[in-house]
Amino acid sequence: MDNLDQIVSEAKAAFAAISDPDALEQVKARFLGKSGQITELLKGLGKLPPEEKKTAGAAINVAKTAVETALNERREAIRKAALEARLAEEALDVTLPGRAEVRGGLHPVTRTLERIESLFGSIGFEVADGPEIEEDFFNFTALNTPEDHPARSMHDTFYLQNPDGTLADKVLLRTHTSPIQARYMQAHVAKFAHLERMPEIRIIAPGRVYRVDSDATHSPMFHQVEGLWVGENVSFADLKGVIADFLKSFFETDDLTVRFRPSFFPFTEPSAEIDVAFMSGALKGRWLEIAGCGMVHPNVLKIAGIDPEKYTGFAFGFGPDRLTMLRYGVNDLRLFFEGDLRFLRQFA
Ligand code: 2NM
Repeated sequence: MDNLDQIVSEAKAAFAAISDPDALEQVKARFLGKSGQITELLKGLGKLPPEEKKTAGAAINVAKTAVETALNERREAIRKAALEARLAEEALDVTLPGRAEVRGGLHPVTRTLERIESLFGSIGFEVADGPEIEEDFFNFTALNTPEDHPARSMHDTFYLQNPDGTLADKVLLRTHTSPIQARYMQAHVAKFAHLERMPEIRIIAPGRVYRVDSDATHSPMFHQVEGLWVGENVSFADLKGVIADFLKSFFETDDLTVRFRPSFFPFTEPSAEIDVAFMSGALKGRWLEIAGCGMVHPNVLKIAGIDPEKYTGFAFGFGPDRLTMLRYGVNDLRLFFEGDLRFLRQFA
């Protein structure tokens, strides 16, 4: 039947003109659907005389198979083309060099702080912290610092301004981490007020502090780690032992001597400077000033609500920036705070 050949070639042409899978299924209906051309011919078979039915039926089925084959081939071709397009679009150039992973590292001063925290942690000191923007009361008054003390002057302390430029009411950048201890003592007293005997306070207070000062050995922002141990019968002898053990652990040598030299701080009495001398190595024989310390002044305990007749305590303050300089042999403090990776990478 010419008609059948024509339908087959018409179907092939229609399929070939389509590259969208959904559209292809629409066009399929025109030939093979419920009232498609092939389907209609099959329906018409019933009206034929019996002797023609067999040959006509066979011919229609041949045509039907040919249309189905053409349809499947087109489906496959469309699927392949889509895959090829996707592969081309998502192609990877495996010959490109890889992107190296950049490894971060800890800042040398951070490493020192973590080291100090861990060493004091091993003898029962907890890490305490507090705000860098501090009240005059906790930064100075609670630490027995007189109203006319030079540290309170605008030349030494950064005071905060209101938006209109006037001075904020006694708000400043903390000049040491001692206000952390003042706050901690106050809170500790309140927390254990129901007990007859207050549990010991054993804390270290690391953090950033700020002073109006800037040269090769002073930065307007620097770090401190202060320690505090308050309890019954805490003595200067305890202080000496704790400090000497700490320094030997920190510098990883027993080959050093520690010296306590009388000094003055408003918040301790008696007070001392702590010097250390290495007995070997590059710094051999030189006394290095390394920290300040003392027995907590009775006034400081009193302001916090602690009875100085019942409890005593010692406190000390280290400069971790300086400890870091000594440990790594760095001679300019400012290098730590300039963010120059060529310098900082050496410690990572
Ligand atoms: C130092 C030197 C001596 C100190 C005192 C206190 C407190 F809060 F307990 F009174 N905290 N830190 C202290 C004592 C700090 O730094 C050179």
